[in-house]
Amino acid sequence: MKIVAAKKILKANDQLASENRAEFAREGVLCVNLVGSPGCGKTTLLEAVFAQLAPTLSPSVIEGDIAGQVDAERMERIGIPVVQINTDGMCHLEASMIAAAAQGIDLKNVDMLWIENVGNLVCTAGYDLGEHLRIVVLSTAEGDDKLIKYPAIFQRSDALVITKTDLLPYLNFDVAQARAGMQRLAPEARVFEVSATTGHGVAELVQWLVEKQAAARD
Ligand SMILES: Nc1nc2c(ncn2[C@@H]2O[C@H](COP(=O)(O)OP(=O)(O)O)[C@@H](O)[C@H]2O)c(=O)[nH]1
Ligand SMILES: [Mg+2]
Repeated sequence: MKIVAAKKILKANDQLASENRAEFAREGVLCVNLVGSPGCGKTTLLEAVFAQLAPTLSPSVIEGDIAGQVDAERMERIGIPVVQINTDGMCHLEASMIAAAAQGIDLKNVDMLWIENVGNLVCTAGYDLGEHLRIVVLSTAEGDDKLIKYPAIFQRSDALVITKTDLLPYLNFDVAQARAGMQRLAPEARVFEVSATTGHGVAELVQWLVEKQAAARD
């Protein structure tokens, strides 16, 4: 019987991820891996961020979904170059998929490459894709206890974006509790409070991203 060790597969993924990261860096592209549960607001956040990005910065997107292309169509509608990956049942993206998708992107004319990962707080945590930044999105509707229940994804992120803050008056989400949880799990990470629908807090996130992009170019 042949037994394949998961550790070996992950090692191969890490190797490919490093190659992706090096390639993106060579091209001066900041790569961002956007993770969060289904419906937390990842695509709406992308739309809000792109609306506020200076026209001098060119973003491109890789959309990861189990099936369908609705998010890629949303990106096309706002004029963002996009490649859709369908994982056909797999709950996360892997570095090899990103390497393949990146071949369909003109990296020389891109400043920020966004990866919208498959909606999932568990599987996505274990796979480095070659990103420079990992941003985890948590919507107020999901509850502030998700940091306690799914620590790995928060631990391995460079920023937490608390979305749907416009809904706070109707929910019992405790922002201070979520901030304290992130401080415990990832003390270096930034925390942003955003409503993608009203635009509240988006400018602060965009400013941080622009700074990170400038650093990637140096
Ligand atoms: N009230 C409110 N709704 C939001 C916000 N962001 C996203 N939504 C809604 O949440 C739902 C899922 O959003 P979507 O961006 O598709 O989530 P994704 O699956 O994480 O990409 C949609 O109905 C959005 O309109 C927000 O900031 N406030
Ligand atoms: Mg989406």
